[in-house]
Amino acid sequence: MTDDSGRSVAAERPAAPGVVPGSAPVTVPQIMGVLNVTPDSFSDGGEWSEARAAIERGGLLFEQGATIIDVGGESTRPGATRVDPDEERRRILPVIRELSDRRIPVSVDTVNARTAAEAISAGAVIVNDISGGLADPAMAEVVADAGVHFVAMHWRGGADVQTEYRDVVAEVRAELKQRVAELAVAGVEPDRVILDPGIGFGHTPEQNWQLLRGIPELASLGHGVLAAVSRKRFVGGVLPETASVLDRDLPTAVTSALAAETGAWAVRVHDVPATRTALTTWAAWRDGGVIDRGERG
Ligand code: PMM
Repeated sequence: MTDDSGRSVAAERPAAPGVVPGSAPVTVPQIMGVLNVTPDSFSDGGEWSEARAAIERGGLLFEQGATIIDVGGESTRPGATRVDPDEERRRILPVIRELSDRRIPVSVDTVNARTAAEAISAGAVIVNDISGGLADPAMAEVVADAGVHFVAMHWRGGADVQTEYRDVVAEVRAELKQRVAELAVAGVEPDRVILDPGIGFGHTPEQNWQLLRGIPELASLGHGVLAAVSRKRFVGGVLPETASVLDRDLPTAVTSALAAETGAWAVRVHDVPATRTALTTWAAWRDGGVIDRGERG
């Protein structure tokens, strides 16, 4: 889509489907499809580092049933080197603009406020921040001004920071509650905040599983909860030692169904068809054979 001067502009912003928890009958969790536009992404080998390929991949994830495409330009995996924010924006903005033009709901996976602001101008409807707004003090204001939804992930300072917990679920819950309160002071509507326990970020494998089992306690704060386990190392713990990263898609899909059962609002995954099938199977189980494919409304 172009404006009068031929410049590409974002299409009328697509609403993220059922993005406000409780605002619409969300019967099956949202599927956030991962689109890492990074040459060093551990899970896609950088295959999608070029904008064209990334756009194609994002369109495919949407066709496969993702309801939100999560576009990131910086790998957040443990040990990854930081990307220059200009380079991050160069990678992701054309992709976000084009997917949004196609009326595909996009979230931007960034900790950088300026990147978030430009992504919103390009059409992103959700900011997904693995630091919950702590890495960049300007983030809350950007989100508040734009009135977009905000995924606040629990964060104690990065993927490499392993901290002590006595009761991981209770502590993560309390810290997320505190984060929502701080964001509210900065003008971010609590209704627009989605919580994420930060699976794989500074937690032991046991703590990751405990956090997943603790989704109901996190959801009791009154926000949607995002479960992001896809292809993470601890998921590989249920597989034989010889298993590959891609083999983690099966336990990821099983986890998606379990996350649905425990009340997750969304799951963030690389392999959308597997998780979609898992969620449809869960819904058939729940509804006694009535098939709910989680069609977009
Ligand atoms: N994990 C990664 C990237 N972005 N966003 C949220 N909200 N939660 C996560 O756990 C999360 C994230 C790292 O994994 P990737 O390489 O699969 O993107």
